[in-house]
Amino acid sequence: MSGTACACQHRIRTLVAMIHHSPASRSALVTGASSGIGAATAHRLSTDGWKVYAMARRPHRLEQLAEQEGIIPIVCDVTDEHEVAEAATRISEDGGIDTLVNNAGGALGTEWVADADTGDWRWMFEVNVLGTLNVTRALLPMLRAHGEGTIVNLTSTAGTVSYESGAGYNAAKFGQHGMTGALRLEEAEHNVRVIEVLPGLVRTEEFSTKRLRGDTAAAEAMYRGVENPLTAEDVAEVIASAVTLPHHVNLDQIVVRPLAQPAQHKLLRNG
Ligand code: 8X3
Repeated sequence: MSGTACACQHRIRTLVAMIHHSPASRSALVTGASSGIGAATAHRLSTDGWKVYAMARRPHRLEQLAEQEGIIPIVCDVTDEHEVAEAATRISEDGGIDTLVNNAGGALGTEWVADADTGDWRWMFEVNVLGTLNVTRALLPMLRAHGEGTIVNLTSTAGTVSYESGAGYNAAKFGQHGMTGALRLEEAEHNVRVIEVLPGLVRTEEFSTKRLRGDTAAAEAMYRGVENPLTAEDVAEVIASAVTLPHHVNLDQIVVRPLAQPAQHKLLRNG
């Protein structure tokens, strides 16, 4: 082949790669998208030009989000295998995705093991671990078929370090952290990269209030005196950066904390 033909082929390949990676040709499913990190991530990716399927249980919250162009609402409970299968079919028929952001999750209760409520633990295991399993399993064929799939699992720093009052949430997040590691090993040969994002203290509208069973004053106290706790938008920015790196670059694990929390057990408060 002549040098000119070779250079021409190289330019075509570069062009194809540029089109493949341009935000306009990227599409993601974000779970737990009705508030907090999920909503911020859906918003951020859509603003960057991605097509975004925003999945959550609450239709009215999704409708607000879907007022933004490029966001397609999908009402679905990640703990319901059948609903997830239906959603996957719908997404597949609509063109599919290259990126899955498993964000749905949460904490419920702060009781020590001695007083733990089995129902709370079951809910946390279902939404954090089985929800991630259900969605990942249903979407994997699409991500593999794409050729350059990406999965982002939102776990937590609570998934690697235990603390008093955190046992149920620790157990669920350690579980999700464990499955994320196995998934990365399994999917590398299918060219699906698996990124784990482990946030520390993030101040969101609902996380602590839900954990503290609606006690907004106690939830507020979690952040009292903490200068600049992370926001949902901060974490969304981290996710957006990770998923737009060239596909062969895999940020296996990203621990993201506010500067005021240099470790799980060290939180700086003013006053
Ligand atoms: C939440 C982080 O520090 O409350 O995922 O466990 S922490």
